[in-house]
Amino acid sequence: MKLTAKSVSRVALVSTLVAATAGAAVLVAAPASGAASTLAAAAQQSGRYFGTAVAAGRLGDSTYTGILSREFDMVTAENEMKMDATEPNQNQFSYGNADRIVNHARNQGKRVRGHALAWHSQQPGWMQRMEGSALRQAMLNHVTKVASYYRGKIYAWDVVNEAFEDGSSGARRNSNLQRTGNDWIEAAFRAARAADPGAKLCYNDYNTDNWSHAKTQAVYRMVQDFKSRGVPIDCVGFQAHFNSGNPVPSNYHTTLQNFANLGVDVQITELDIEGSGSTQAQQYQGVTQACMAVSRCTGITVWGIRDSDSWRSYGTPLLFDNYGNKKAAYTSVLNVLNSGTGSTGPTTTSSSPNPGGCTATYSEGEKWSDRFNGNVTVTGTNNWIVTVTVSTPQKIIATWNTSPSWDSTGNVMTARPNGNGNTFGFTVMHNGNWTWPTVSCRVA
Ligand code: G2I
Repeated sequence: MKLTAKSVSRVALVSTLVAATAGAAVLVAAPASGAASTLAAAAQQSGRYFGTAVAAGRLGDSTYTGILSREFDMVTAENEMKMDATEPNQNQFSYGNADRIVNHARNQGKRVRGHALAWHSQQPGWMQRMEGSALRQAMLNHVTKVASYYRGKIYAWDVVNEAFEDGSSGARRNSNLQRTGNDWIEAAFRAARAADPGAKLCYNDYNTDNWSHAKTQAVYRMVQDFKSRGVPIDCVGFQAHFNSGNPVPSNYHTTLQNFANLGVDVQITELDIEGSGSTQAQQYQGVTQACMAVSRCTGITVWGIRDSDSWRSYGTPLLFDNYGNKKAAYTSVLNVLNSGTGSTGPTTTSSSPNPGGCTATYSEGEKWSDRFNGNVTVTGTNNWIVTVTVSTPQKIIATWNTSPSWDSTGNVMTARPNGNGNTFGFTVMHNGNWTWPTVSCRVA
């Protein structure tokens, strides 16, 4: 994976400041403040939110509401704001269950993601039977009425959900809404903006996590087109429903960063990962790290609280077990949120004076289930010595564009230039520890 301009410039800014006052800079990934003990508090340290889907029918369950109050600061109605729930009969709106969730959240100072205004699925029967201009008008009326009703109360709306086909076609999904004309999506976004100008407007989809997939590319081109023509879109939601057949891709960070570079926020909107134990925990860790490494990744929402609350409870895909106990996946997410490796950037520590000085900037590369790549860029001199320190039980198993030597523990690598410029890289077997290596630079 290439170095991303954003992550490099972010870290470089911090390190340059240090380089100006001390000869050499040491970068360490450390929390900006003391470690927080809940998901929401930990996410807030980097200006992000941590949310969950909520079902109105569970608001009477005190274990459920206890975890909800404690851990989350963003709420999505799992089903209650869908078209079939809010407009069961044409032009007769029904907000009882949706309001229960919105009020529960807002009374506790939590924000709300609205889900979803226009979708081929979960349409009320009357709408399923419509086509053509009558359907287009009914859809726009729905968007306008629901977004107006909740005007001022919604942080972000999933305006359009799941409008692209799976597989290699890159085409729009064939649906009654699509058959009203290819411009139905932008029409929905314009109607939503008019109805609630304060809400962020998102396009939301699944199977858009892998940068090389046709569906991801197709959504990217739509967002690029919308931005170029001034169609009001503010964010892209990545549902992130993973399992062994659809694992967290190693290029997830690339996907999120590339969308963010279009000038939209990105959000992980329905996260769940089937599995258990450390395997599941590592995948949750990778997703959280990918979001934390993209400054416009503004938050993560998991699709339910306990495994038993999940739409696919058989896969035990969530952060709390059936009894409400924290799972290993919970701890791995909390630790990444607390690590501060995100938009606030790594914090810095000083180092020995060294006239001229240099800075070393770490940037994460590709990730696999058992290992990850790291890249280091050096500025300030061509005559550098960079120290890379990994944490036990990590092991560096390969390097490129540098001549390495090692200390007796094998945890500390001393890297010198090998004539190929000021960028080098290495592969770390993580052995269950995904902590970023620390890098420091001195002039030889
Ligand atoms: O399918 C997972 C998610 C994919 N992205 C969009 C999300 O909106 C979707 O959520 C799921 C809910 O988690 C399920 O709870 O969407 C399903 C379909 O809307 C929801 O399932 C529905 C069942 O189809 C209904 O039979 C049931 O009455 O849940 C309802 C309430 O339990």
